Amino acid sequence: MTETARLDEDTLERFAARLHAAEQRATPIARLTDERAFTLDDAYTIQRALIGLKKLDGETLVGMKMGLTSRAKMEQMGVHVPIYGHLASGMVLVDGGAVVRTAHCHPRVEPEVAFVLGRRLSGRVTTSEAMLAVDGVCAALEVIDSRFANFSFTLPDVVADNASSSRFVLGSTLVSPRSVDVANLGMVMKKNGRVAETGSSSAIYEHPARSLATLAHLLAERGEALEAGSVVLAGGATAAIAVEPGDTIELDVQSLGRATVTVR
Ligand code: OOG
Ligand code: MG
Repeated sequence: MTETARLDEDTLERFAARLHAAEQRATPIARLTDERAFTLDDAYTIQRALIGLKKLDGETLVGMKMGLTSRAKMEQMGVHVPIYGHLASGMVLVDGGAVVRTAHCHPRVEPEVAFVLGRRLSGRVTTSEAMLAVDGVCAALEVIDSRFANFSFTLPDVVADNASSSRFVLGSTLVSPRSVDVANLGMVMKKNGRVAETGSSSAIYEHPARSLATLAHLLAERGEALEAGSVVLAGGATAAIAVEPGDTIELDVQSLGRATVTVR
C-alpha cells in the first residue's frame, strides 16, 4: 500500500471552510476523501481549523467529546476507531431545549454520560486518575449531524467534520462522582414517550471513565489537555436515532437523572 501524502496548507483550509459552510447552510456535501485521501493526523488538523473558524464567529470552547466508543455506534457508522471532537458554545442547549430541524442536515440523537471537570486533566492518566479530575457527572443527550451526504463517511472524513458534533444537552442534576459508580448504569432513551433505545453506561468504552482517560491520552499526543471546567461527553451508549419536528427525546440514566430535548 502506498503511503497517504500529507495535505498542503491550502487544501487543509479549503476543507475546513467547506465543512463550516455546509454546517452553516445545513446542506450536506460529498465526502472530502472522495476528492483526496488524507491521514488521521491531517483530519485532526482540519478539525482544529474548523474550530478556529467557529471562534472567528464568536464561539468559545466549552469541552470535548469522545465518539465511536461503543460497539453499537461503531456498527451503526461502520467506523471502528474511537475519535474525539470539540464542543463549542454554539452547541449548548438547555435541558428541555429545542433543536431547530432546519438548522441541521439530518440530525440524530444519542444517549450519553457527561463529565464536568473540576481540574485540568492531561497526559497518560489511568481511569482512576481521570475520575479524580471529575467534579460532576450527569445524563446527556447528544444531537449529532454529519455534514456528509447520507450520514456516510470514512474515519478521516468524520474526524475532519468534528466527529459530527452539532448540539448537546446536559441533564439538570449534576451528581458527585464520589456518590455514584458510573461503571454500569442503566440508560433508557424514549422518543415521544416510547422506549427507543436501552443500554448501559458500561457500553461506553467498557467504562465511561476509560473513555475520558483515552481522550486525555489522545489530546496529549498533540500536546493538548482538558481544561478545568470542561464538559466531556463520553460517547453514545446505543445507536443514534433520527429525529423530526415535533419529537421529544428523553433520557433517563440510573442514579444520574434525566435529560430532555425537543425538535421543532
Ligand atoms: C460520529 C460521532 C459519534 C458517539 O457518541 O459515538 C459520537 C457519528 O456517529 O456520526 O458522537
Ligand atoms: Mg456522541
